[in-house]
Amino acid sequence: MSATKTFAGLALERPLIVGIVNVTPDSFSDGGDNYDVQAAIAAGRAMLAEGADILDVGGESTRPGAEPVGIEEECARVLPVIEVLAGGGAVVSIDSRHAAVMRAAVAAGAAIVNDVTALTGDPAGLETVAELKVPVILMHMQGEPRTMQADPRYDDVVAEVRDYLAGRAAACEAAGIAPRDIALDPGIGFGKTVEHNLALLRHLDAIAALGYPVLVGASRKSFIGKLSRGESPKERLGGSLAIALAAAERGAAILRVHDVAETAQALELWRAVASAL
Ligand code: HH2
Repeated sequence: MSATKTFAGLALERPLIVGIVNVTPDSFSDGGDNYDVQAAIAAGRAMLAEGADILDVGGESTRPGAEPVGIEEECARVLPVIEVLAGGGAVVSIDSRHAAVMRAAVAAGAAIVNDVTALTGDPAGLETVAELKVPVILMHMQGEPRTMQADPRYDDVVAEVRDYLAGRAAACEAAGIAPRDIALDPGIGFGKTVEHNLALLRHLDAIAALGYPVLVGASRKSFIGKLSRGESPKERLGGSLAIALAAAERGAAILRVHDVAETAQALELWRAVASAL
C-alpha cells in the first residue's frame, strides 16, 4: 500500500482548501473587511466551518502597487488573530516575507510559512524557516509588488517559473528543510500578464512534475475580470471557481481562496464526477 502524501500533516488525497484571512486595510480582494482583529477571527472561524483545511493569515497587502508596512505593524495585525485561531486548533499559515514576522507567527501558533518571495525577500528567511522546522510555501514573483505589473516579460514563462521554483526548493533542501515540508506556487498575478497566468495554469503539470505539492492562488485576481466583463474582485466568484477546478484538474494540491464554502462545494462535485469515470 502506498502511503498518502501529506503537507503540514494534512493528507493530499484531495485538493486542500486554504482560506484567506487578510488583516489589512488595503487588500485588493476584500478591501479591508477583516482589518479588525475580531472580524478577522470571525472570518477565519466561518471559513473553518465551511471546509477550509488551512487559514492563511496575512498583515501586508501584496496587491500590485501596495506599499510595504513595518514589521511591528504587521505583527500587531496578525499575531492576535493567529493566537486565537491556532489556539482553537486551526492549521494556520503566516503570509509574510519578513523573517521576524515568520518567527513571531510560529511562536503564536502558525504551523506553515507562506512567502511570496520564496524566502528571498529577507536575508534571514531561509535559515529562519530551516530553524523553525515548519513547512513552507515558495511562490514565484517577477519584480516586487509596487512595480511588478508594469511590464512583465518572459521568454518562456512556464520553463522560467518552473526552473526558479526548482532552484528555490533545492536551496531550501540544502539549508536543511525536508522535501516533504516544501510546496511550490507559480504566483498567479505576481509579475504576470493574462497570457502568462493562462500559460502557467494550462501547464501546471510541468510544475507538479517537480514532485512537490503545488498551490494555486487565483481567487478573485484581476485576470478573471480582464477575461470576463471587467467585474470587481467580489464579483469574480464564477471565474474563481472555474480556475480552481481547472487547476485541480491539472494537479494543484492546494487552492488558496476567499470563498471557501463555494470552492468546497465545487471541488466536491468535481471529485464526484471524476471518480465516477
Ligand atoms: N496571493 C496573494 C497573497 N499571498 N500567497 C501565495 N502563496 N499565493 C498567492 O497567489 C498569493 C499569496 C494576493 O492575494 P490576497 O491575499 O487576496 O490580496 P492582498 O495581497 O492584496 O492582501
